[in-house]
Amino acid sequence: MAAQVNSVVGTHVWVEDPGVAWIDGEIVEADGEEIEINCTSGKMVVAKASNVYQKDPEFPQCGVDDMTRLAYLHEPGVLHNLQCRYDINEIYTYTGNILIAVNPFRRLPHLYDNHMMGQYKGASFGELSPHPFAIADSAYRLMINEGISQSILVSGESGAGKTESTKMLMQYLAYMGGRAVAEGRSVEQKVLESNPVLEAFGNAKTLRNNNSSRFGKFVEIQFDQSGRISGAAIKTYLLERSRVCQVSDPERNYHCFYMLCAAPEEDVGRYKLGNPRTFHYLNQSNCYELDGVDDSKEYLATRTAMDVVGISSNEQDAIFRVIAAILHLGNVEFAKGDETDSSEPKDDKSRFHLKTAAELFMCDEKFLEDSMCKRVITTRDESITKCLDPNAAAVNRDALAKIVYSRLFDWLVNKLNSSIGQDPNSKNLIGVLDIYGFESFKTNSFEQFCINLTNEKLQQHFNQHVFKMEQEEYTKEEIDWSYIEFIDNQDVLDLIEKKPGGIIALLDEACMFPRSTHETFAQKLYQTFKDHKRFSKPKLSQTDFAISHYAGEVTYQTEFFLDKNKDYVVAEHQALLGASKCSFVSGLFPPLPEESSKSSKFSSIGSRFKQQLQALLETLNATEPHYVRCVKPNNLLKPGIFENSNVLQQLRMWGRFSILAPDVLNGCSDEITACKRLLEKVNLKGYQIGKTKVFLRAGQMAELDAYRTVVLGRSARIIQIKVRSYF
Ligand code: AD9
Ligand code: MG
Repeated sequence: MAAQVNSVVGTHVWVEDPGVAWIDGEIVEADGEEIEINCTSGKMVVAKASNVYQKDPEFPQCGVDDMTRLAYLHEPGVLHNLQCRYDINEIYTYTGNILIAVNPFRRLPHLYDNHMMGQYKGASFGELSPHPFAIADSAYRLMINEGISQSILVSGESGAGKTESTKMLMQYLAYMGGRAVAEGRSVEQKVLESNPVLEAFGNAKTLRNNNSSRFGKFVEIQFDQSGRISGAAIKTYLLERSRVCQVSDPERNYHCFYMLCAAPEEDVGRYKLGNPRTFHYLNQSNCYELDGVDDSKEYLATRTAMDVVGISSNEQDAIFRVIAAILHLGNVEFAKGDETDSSEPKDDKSRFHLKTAAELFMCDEKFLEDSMCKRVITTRDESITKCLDPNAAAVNRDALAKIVYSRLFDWLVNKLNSSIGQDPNSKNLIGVLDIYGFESFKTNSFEQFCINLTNEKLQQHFNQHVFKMEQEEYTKEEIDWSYIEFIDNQDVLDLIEKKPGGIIALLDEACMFPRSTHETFAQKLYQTFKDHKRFSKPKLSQTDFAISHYAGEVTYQTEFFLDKNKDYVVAEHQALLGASKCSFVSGLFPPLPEESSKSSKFSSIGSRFKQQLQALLETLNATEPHYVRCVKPNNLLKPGIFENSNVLQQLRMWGRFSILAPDVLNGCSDEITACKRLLEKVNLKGYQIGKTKVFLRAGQMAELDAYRTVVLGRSARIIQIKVRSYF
């Protein structure tokens, strides 16, 4: 975005600062490109004119509730506005019809109650303070009035508030589409209570968020002809499996494990549980409790939510029995057995946990032991039983725990869907997407690769919808705005998902070829993409690769890519649990279809995820999208702290301000031309354009307003503010 400064001595401006990102001050000297600024902090700064931005002269102390009302829509202006509003607990701000939500990290009383929902019901967009309810209301009304399905896409980094925002959107949709009569377990109640159930099993404390969703979620709410909720479909994406067996300090495993350890005596006794510190799957980290959370209460709340969504008490018992079995399984350690390279449970303690796990899974104890310590290798002519050493047995044990947990999670999602029910006749849908934001850590593995692919896809969707639509509208209106530069990320998407030849395709090839390793996979990538401008090989590594994503460059470590991409169940695990005397457990492992059990055909997690994303995007493309962008104001997860640089980084990741507010009025002269064209376009005659103001004749403002409402619709918002700022 070009600098907007009027380099005149006395002008109030923003100038870049290494500490707080932007500071304000007054120009004391302007010598061509060099500008000297006396900052309000007392500092004198010399900067280039192109790095200095004009301050809004009429900026209200408490900010503006729509960014597009800023006279100067540039980075420091946007940042300053968010901060001013955050300071007075105004956490929501519009940018046109996009809602920006800054996480307050404190409960804001009354902001989300029934009274508030009543206020937003039927209020026209922009009339009341920015709020997720307003976004949900406008989606609902568009669906009813125009019969077009809607979607609301919630994005932001971990801990920014996506899940909380999603719940508010769903709360409002349930309020609007709920049935007036009290029916006990109504559809909308089930829809709402699906959230705590999924959170108990799919959320965990991480470094970045005490209640981090470890899966992506798309909830499609179906409405009948009269606008009442008639069903819902929940789709989930890529649950993080590794967490079940591996937790690093100070994170936690999935909430349900701690809840169950804190359950009433009776349940704890039945499952032979106790202190979470005694379980290997939990005690790899020193964190057991969460601030402000009582796991024993959460256990009861989860049970209640399970009741509401229609999970029977037998099923609930089975679910928690499986959770307990996983904890016991984790405590089975292995030592060297009698034969070379064989293993057996290490001691009496391990034998006790093995026995308990077998009891809880309702399977044969010896069979369970063998399924961890041995592997049957089937060749064309015979099958040989091979013993595993203690290390391999432990890896095998973890694989068992992970597959059981992920099957359990899938079962829950299916159960929720069948219990809530689907309305096959519904033509009116509102989908709400709560999916992981862009990730770039010190080490990035296959999970980050998939997550970032998701974000590339959504960014493309965003670009296409918001940006191209605006562009087309300008053309249609015959307004000759200088075209905004369009950054397309199709090249990154091709790099990752093109078939054949993309990274996922090459990874699948590597997984199918027995002698491949992550080294050979990396070499193949280097060869194939050596000239790709979005791909690079870090100098000091022989196995890492970097992708230049829309939100920045990420270096991926290939070490576990092959393993993590392979989706298979060890045949012994399948046989063991498929034969469980508990119908719930055996139901998690239905018999495999004939041919797939014979051939060891590999199934690729990456390719399946790619297809899921494709389907999601197709669904989204058939809807009218709405956007909620969540911002995390600090990494301490504490209220009242707004860290400029931190927020800025997130704003920049969204790609471009110019998409949110087309940069149509750069520089004074352009502004005047733009204004002229606008006013000509609406056939206003006899106005005068001054140096900084436009003078209208009596009644013309009303004319403009009327024109705006009737004809221009969406694009009018932009026009409106741009015009406004010159009055
Ligand atoms: V992650 O990618 O799943 O790790 P989210 O979903 O973006 O992340 P989440 O909604 O879980 O973040 O919000 C994190 C925490 O911030 C919540 O547990 C609340 O403690 C807090 N939060 C977020 N939004 C609000 C809010 N509107 N009011 C109060 C909030 N607290
Ligand atoms: Mg979340």
